[in-house]
Amino acid sequence: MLCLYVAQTLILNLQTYILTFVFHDLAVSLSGVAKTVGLPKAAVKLPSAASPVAAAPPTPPPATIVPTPADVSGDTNDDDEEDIDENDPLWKVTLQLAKGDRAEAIKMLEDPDALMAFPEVALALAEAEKESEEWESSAPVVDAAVESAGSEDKVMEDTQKKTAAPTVEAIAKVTSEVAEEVDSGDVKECDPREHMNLVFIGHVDAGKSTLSGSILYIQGMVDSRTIEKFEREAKQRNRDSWFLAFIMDTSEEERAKGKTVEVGRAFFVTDKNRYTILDAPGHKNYVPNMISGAAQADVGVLVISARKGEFETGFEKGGQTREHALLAKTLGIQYLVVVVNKMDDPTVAWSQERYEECVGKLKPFLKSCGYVIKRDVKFVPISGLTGANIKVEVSAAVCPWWKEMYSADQHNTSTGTLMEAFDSLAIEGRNAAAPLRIPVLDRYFERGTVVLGKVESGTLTMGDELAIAPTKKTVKCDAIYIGDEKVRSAKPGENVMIKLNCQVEDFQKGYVLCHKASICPTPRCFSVQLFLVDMLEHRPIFSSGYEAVLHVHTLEIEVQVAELICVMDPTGKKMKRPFARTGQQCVAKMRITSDLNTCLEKFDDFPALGRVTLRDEGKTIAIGKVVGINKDLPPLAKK
Ligand SMILES: Nc1nc2c(ncn2[C@@H]2O[C@H](COP(=O)(O)OP(=O)(O)OP(=O)(O)O)[C@@H](O)[C@H]2O)c(=O)[nH]1
Ligand SMILES: [Mg+2]
Repeated sequence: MLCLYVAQTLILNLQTYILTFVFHDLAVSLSGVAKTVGLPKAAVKLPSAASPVAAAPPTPPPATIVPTPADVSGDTNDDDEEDIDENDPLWKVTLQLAKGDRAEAIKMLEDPDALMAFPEVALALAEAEKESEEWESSAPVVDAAVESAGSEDKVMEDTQKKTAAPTVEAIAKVTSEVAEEVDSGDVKECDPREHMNLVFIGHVDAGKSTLSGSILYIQGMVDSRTIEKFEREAKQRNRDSWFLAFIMDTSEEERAKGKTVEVGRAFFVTDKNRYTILDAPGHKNYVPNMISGAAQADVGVLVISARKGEFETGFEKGGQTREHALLAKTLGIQYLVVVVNKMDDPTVAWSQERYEECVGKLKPFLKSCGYVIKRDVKFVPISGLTGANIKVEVSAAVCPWWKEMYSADQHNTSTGTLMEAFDSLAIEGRNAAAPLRIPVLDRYFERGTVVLGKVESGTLTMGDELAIAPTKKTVKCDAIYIGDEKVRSAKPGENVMIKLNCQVEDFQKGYVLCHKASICPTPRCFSVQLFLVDMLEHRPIFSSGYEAVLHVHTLEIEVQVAELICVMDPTGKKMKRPFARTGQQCVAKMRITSDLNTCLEKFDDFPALGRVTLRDEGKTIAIGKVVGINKDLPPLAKK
């Protein structure tokens, strides 16, 4: 069964499959929205605090690698082989092509383009597809369904598009079996530790993915054998220093270019909190992906490269440091941990002067974005590549000034390491008693309908009768998963997977799950207060008729300015004006021009559902909040 599931994944994306197959201990979601770095329990090795692996920089010199159980037992099998399914059609045909030479077959699987040139491979894939269709139409086995609903190796939107709609009988079977399972008492209470979503943002190549990978390694979520595999692959691709980034950058495109495209997702814990990392892309072409990651986050980790020239490029006009910091604020990120990275680089060499220069330039800019430095922002110098100052404080021999600086609470930072900075944050304003709002990030069919989202407000409990906004269709919450644990209820801030007794087609990205008693409004016309950050050079005038794309929670929709209500001067005084320009604030009535029904709320009622970003021709032109819900207005002529 597992083989067929994998085979189905394979048809969708052979190259990703091959990476999954060979590097089986890192399972990868193929979601169009966010990919998940799933870490099966077998691959997790929790180093003790005293372990040299935990304390040392993550570059694993062979002498310091702690042996895994297989090493200890003297198991001499090639580790690439340990998870091979002998019945997998692709494996079988590759082994035949390799004339039974297993090592050669594994090598061939690492080169998908060459492999696809063999007609036998295409035939094997067709066979696997046929089998997977049969598998889809056969009665679901609930154990596997529950197991895989809990796993993070998901094929989301793409699979769902390919998959035939489940029959009513199949849904009923899953529902009743889920109900049985509920009775079986394997449901846990939600972990009492606070959960925080950290979005890693910043200019391209600042080191976001490397830092994410480094944290996972240091926190024991990835073992040293996996790191070694990535070292080998990075070397083969002439991208030696990217080996830690490969933990997060899982697709062929990302590894080939050394750039994140989709938001990577991974999980780690400390004694105090639970964290989800959302590793956003830094390249300006992928800002919409970055927005969808940041829209789910509580804390922004703004990664800055201190390397000579890189800080300057990221920070100047057009650099993503600026755009990301501004977007993060608009998208409701309360706190910013500014990570001054690459301190180990020879052009920096842990220089206090360079650190002060970066922090000194960032502070006034972040203030202009609306952050209150004393309340919202911390600064930590680190090296994502060597692991210095992430969990173990950088030594005084390397960086003699840091201890004195944070001990004196300079730059609003009184903790030494990055982990301590994260643990010192407390998220405010989460209201478990408010009406339920879960904007849908993704949905797919896996022996029943599964919906992914973040609880933005209220509490979701198993068995709840829910309503889907905007369609108002009612559904029952059959099961809730946080990570791979099935839980009784989920409170604000939790990323959840919800099993529901309905069809996948009942959902679209941007729909909102609510309780029946309080359903999210779906206006066609609403008022927004906007700050025009940077109008396009060739469209500098913001007035009625202006068309743009509006981003709100997990959704993007086309809108038109129906009426410019007023322009505000810097003191907040309102003036009736026919247009507004860059740098001005205004209030405008907006009309949705696309057919999609859109769920949104007033910012004051539900901040996460009332924050908006306006983009035009791929550039952020304005940020703001919903201040009113209006009656529909007729469309205006295009300008
Ligand atoms: N010297 C040094 N190099 C680093 C450090 N962190 C990252 N790098 C290097 O910077 C390059 C880019 O790293 P990534 O982690 O891919 O950067 P990113 O911010 O995720 O890039 P995008 O996803 O494209 O936005 C790689 O060559 C890394 O090895 C660091 O702490 N020190
Ligand atoms: Mg990256």
